[in-house]
Amino acid sequence: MDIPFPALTPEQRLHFDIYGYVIIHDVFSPTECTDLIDVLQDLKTDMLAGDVSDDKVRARGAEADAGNPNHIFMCAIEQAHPLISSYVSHPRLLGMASEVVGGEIRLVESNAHINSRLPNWKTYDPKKYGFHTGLDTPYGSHYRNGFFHSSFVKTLTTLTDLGPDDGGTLVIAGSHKIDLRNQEMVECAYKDPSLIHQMIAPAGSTLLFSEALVHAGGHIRSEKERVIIISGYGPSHLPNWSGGVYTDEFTESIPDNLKILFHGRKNWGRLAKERTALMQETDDRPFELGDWQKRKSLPKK
Ligand SMILES: O=C(O)CCC(=O)C(=O)O
Repeated sequence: MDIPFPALTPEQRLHFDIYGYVIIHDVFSPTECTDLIDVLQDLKTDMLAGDVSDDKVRARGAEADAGNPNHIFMCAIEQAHPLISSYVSHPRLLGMASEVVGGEIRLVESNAHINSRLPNWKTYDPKKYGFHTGLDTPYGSHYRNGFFHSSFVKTLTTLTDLGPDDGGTLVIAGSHKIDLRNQEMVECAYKDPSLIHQMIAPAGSTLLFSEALVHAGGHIRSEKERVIIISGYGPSHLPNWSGGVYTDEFTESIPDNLKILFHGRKNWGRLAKERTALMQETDDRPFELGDWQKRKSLPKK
């Protein structure tokens, strides 16, 4: 598929390497955000009505299972609606993810959170964030040409505006490079909150981060509902964490140029493609959410 390379500006790339994350504004237009919100709200309604089949939301999160209506987590949603398939195959997201993975990528995860202030937020220990990682720093990272690469990265897009009280994702900045127990870093961050950075950004912004970075959802203290959509990517030979089980109908509808994205590659080759210089010119072509079945292919050589 035709994806931008390098997709990050030099400043964005440096930010990612130093802190383990970078926030890119205006990846999605206001209309695209509203359209995605409508799709996710419908999915939430179906899920709460117990009316959602496994091919729409294959796994449900702990929050939803615990019956907490203030936090709905939906997982493995890439085949639930064509707009979600468009999100996970968005050329700019793939370009950013592939750049920091350092080569050909596939989808390993997709999910969405719709959450609002917890009923017990006043008594909730403000330090009790669910900090975690999805990758072990020394195992899942490598350096090439001086750049940090990660074999599990996420593009998390907020579809609603996030102010400081709106529960934006928290990260322990720079922890993606630190080979220590998470618990120790979390303890230090609680003592020195300047180590914690938060996603505060307008709707349509994307947080690109390495899963080796210690991170957590923030706490919502405002009246606003937060809606986010996330895709996780890894090298094309890694599996899809949720099993990657697709209906025959969905499998047949995957265009040839997206087969690797959804099914991966069944050999060890990772088709490395790594940035060679910080000041390399950015491929900043605009891309729309668009129709996932009409993605452009690279011209044949
Ligand atoms: O809710 C959030 O902002 C955090 C999401 C998260 O932890 C993840 O996708 O791994």
